[in-house]
Amino acid sequence: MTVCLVSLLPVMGYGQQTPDHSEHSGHQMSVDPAGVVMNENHDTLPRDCREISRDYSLIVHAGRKYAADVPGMIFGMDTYEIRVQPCARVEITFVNEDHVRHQWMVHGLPNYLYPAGMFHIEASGGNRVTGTFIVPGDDRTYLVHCDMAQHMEKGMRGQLVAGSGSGNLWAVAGISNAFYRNFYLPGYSSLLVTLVLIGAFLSAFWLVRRP
Ligand SMILES: [Cu+2]
Repeated sequence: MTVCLVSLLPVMGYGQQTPDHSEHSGHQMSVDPAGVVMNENHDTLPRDCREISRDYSLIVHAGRKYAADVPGMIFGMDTYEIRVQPCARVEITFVNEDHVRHQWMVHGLPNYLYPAGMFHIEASGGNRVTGTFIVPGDDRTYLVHCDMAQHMEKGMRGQLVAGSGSGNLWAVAGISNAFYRNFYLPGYSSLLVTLVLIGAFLSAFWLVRRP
């Protein structure tokens, strides 16, 4: 039974989500030896905002030591979830405590304001970089991650929640578990598969025992 259930996991829709990096042309970028800020925005309001609702000034630390308590992870951040009001201006100071480069990248922002829908800070090893952006006016949850190879898979994955958000993302340390279910499967699909397997087993048993 266990073997059957394990072999069915791929069919049940456990898999990986991949952020869209298909359109990285046309970014506005500022570069200094400490790192890079891409698509910074201090004062252009998103179309659904009449004014800046609130200013936030936040510090995010990144480094291997923050992954020490997260099973199976190598890289971590001290903050995996940031909550802000819709139409807020958010200043992030990203502090990289490792020797390798790390990024703090938000996806899903409006394309008319942020090329490829992203805002991105990159800090070289041992450096801190500050950047500012303005979130739109709707309640939404945005993916935050580091795009260096394997860093997201190894722990650098978080979420930015504007207002009440649009639900937690999967595999955010301390927030949600590592698997997600495809939208076309009902929430009770595991139970359904188990019942079908038990039914099949009992039918086979009955057929074999039939005189
Ligand atoms: Cu990284």
